[in-house]
Amino acid sequence: MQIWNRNRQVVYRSDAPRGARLTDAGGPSDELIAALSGTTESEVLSADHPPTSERDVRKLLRRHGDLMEVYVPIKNHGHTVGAFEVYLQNAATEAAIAQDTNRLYLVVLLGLSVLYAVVFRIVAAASRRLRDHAAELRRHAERSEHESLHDPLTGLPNRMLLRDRAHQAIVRGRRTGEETALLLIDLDSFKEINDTLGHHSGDVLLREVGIRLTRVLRESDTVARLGGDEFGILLPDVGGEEGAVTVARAVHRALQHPFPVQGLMLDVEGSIGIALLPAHAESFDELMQRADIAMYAAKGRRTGYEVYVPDATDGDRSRLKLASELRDAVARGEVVLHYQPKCEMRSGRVTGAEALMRWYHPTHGAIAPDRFIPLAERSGLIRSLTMFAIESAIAECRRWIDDGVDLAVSVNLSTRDLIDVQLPDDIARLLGERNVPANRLELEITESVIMADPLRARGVVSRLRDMGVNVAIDDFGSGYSSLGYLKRLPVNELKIDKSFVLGMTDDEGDGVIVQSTIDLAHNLGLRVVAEGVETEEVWERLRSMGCDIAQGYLISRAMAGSEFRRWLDSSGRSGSAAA
Ligand code: G
Ligand code: G
Ligand code: MN
Repeated sequence: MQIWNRNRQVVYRSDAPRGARLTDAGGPSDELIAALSGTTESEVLSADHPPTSERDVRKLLRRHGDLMEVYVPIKNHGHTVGAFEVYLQNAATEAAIAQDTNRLYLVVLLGLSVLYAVVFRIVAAASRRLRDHAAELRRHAERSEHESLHDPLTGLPNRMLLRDRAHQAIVRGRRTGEETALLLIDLDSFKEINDTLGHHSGDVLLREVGIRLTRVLRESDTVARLGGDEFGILLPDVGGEEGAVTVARAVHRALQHPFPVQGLMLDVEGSIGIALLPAHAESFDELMQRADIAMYAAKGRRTGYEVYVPDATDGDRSRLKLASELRDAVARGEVVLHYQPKCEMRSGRVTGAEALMRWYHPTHGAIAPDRFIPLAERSGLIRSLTMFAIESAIAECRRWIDDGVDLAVSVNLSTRDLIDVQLPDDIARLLGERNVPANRLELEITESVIMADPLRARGVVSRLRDMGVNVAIDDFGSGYSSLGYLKRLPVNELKIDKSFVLGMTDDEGDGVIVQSTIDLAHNLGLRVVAEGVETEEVWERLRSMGCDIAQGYLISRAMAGSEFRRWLDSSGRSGSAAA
């Protein structure tokens, strides 16, 4: 940088009169006025088009090219006292400016780079956090979806997921014609294990069962836990009944090996019901219901597995119509209980009555229980029908108590009832509501009902007995219960099947059976009831054989509640009157 003050240096004094330029003619320039008031001013003078007429300046411009004219204020103690006018070679100034500009660019570039790096890191961190949060949300959603579709204990799909998969199979099957099977598995001795070894052992066992079932099956099959000790297996594209049976056999075999639970080897067999789509059902619910029926058949026959057999009468319109009418019959008051007296043989006193169901259909008239009870069992109505019977019987018993009539009431149970572990609690509640002592209620269960699931039946019967409810084995001799098992079943009463009683005076064999049954019952400490007592002759034989109680047409048919009460009063059999 060169200062041209040697060639031309003009000094102004700030207190000099305005415009009193010492060397120049003409008024002061704007730049000069600005410099005198304290600010540095500059101006570029072009050599090509000199803006000034001063000779010195023009000479300088010729020699050095473009010039920068700068006015610099001269300050003394903060006051501007004058100004320099300086000429700088513009090329040098431009070079210096260019260098400064480049340096500035560099600084700005570096600054921007640093800023970019910092901002980038902040943004990256923020977006990472956002991504993590989104992933967490997704995981959470997946987890709760998994939870809603799976059983927490075994981790297997639950009923909802099974239903969904079955639905998919149904839709697919309509297009491809493929057959799907549903296997319903109920463990035979789970309840006993759960009750005796505790819930923890039960849990371990259920998990093990789940693992074993999964191992036997293909990946495309679905094993679901439906609750309690019930499992469902959906076999898509199973290859018909033959394929389903092959799988059922494999499943049954897999469950036959004992399960190690807390140092014990437990035998847990399962009963498997098989139903097929589209052969047996059109919907999932129907499929479940059919498999359920097959499963109870497998339990009853103790065959391990059974395929659903369509009822020959299923196609019978009137039968189906009846089933749907039964659904509303109770609510419409068409179903009522009749009471048949049970008579103590020694005293002739009536000690109880058996409640027998009657359905008065508005167009078909009276329908026998033999016709509609199996219908209720097949359509899933039996539970509500049984609860209706128990509730009505308890209500009737309450009326007897209120009137000072000292009688027990008996109600019949069917297969499904005894497998329902909820039953004892429901009965306890109904007794409590009416304030009827438990020993006023007796439940009649047939051998076949007991043998369908002996362990569970024993569990339910034991709980009923613990509550004080009496239990009788109905139709004894018609089934095939094992005496060994019977010995351990905590019942109070044995009812000899009426087929033996009806013919006992004509058929020597029947007489022997009746006598043996009475002796057997007494040896087991049970009370004996003879059903189907129609004649005086049979009554006398039974009495001499030591039978405790008689029931039959000789005494009376079953009667409606009010009629039964009138009969009781007029016969003088309640209390201590003799036969
Ligand atoms: O009387 P009777 O025809 O009513 O009985 C025919 C059959 O129906 C008998 O085996 C009897 O046990 C059964 N039965 C009658 N009432 C009921 C009932 O309320 N529930 C069940 N499960 N069976 C009943
Ligand atoms: O299976 P359960 O014992 O519950 O059946 C009782 C059935 O026996 C009812 O159908 C009832 O009407 C019928 N019953 C009751 N007493 C007699 C009788 O003396 N003779 C005949 N044949 N049936 C009877
Ligand atoms: Mn009965």
